[in-house]
Amino acid sequence: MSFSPAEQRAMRRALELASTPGVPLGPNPRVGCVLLTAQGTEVAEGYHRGAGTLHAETAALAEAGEDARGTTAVVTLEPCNHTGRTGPCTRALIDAGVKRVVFAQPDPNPVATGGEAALRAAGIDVEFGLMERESRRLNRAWTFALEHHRPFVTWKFAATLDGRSAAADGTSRWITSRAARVDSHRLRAQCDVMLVGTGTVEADDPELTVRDEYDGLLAHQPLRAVMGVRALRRDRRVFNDSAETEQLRTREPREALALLHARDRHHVFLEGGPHLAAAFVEAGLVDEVVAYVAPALLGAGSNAVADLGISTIADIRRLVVEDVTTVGTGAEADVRMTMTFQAPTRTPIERD
Ligand code: AOF
Ligand code: ZN
Repeated sequence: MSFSPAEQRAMRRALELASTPGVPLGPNPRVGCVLLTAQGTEVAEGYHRGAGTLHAETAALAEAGEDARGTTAVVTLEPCNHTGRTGPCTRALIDAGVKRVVFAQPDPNPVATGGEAALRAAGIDVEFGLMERESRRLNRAWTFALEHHRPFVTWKFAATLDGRSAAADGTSRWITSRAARVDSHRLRAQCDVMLVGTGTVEADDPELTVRDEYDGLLAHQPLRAVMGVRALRRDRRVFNDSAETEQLRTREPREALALLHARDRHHVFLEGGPHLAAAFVEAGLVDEVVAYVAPALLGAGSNAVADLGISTIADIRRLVVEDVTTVGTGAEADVRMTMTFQAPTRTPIERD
């Protein structure tokens, strides 16, 4: 692998373009592309703006026009080789006379893959792996979903220092500060599904929308998914018209994720109660945990997670700390801990 300094700079720029804020999160990945002359000067750039719009490569080629001939295309993802919502980028790059393609991450999408071979077969010089880790991180949930055939699951909860999510009488508003709640809405916005159980909808009547710090609804809302078989009253707030809602008629975490995967959803934000959390943890279907821990004690009340069937210390479920951050200041401060489960919990759902 050898990449020129200009290619490295271009890849950094392509990643920046791919991360452009405001791009609607849909079923598609975030992708950026920069076209360079043989001397390493930038000719054009492009990025993907959401499902159904131009891919990053074709957006850059459109901007370059005839100047694309003889250039190097630096792309964050392997160019696609399929006709989907748009035509194959491999064909567009070949037809435009691009000489070399440098990409970060091989495409895990079985439908679109094959770009590298197709470009090579057309006599184009191809290299990849430059800043692959950054590209994978940018499309973390998308990549995970394609590689594991199910959505990535983030379990979020708020608790006291002694792990209580509600007091003995069932009251739970508010354990954490406003700052933590605003922060959790920021994380909600990065997901495409908010998942709770029917019990939570009946008991707490949450709205499950994503709001900004002024309590305004964001334009793009994740799907509100409610899992469970019991019939729900239509006057529950999840049925208001602020976002789409779907009941997943199953109690099985694996089945619920399979249904969401079939709908092209990649990132589930699990916000249900302790029983739903326990079911996902026991099934090995939690990939990331975001815990907002308030500097407060309750001493009694329900735990953030229900019984996991663990009766001896040898069976303890350990996690790996990825990040610890204080959210808010002074009396408003809580601690946000982000953790992942160790590898064995990453159970794929086999395709049939
Ligand atoms: C994108 N944007 O810039 C690139 C993509 O939905 P389609 O049919 O347009 O194709 C989506 C697939 O194309 C996507 O899953 C990925 O594998 C590949 N490349 N997709 O949305 C892009 N370069
Ligand atoms: Zn493409």
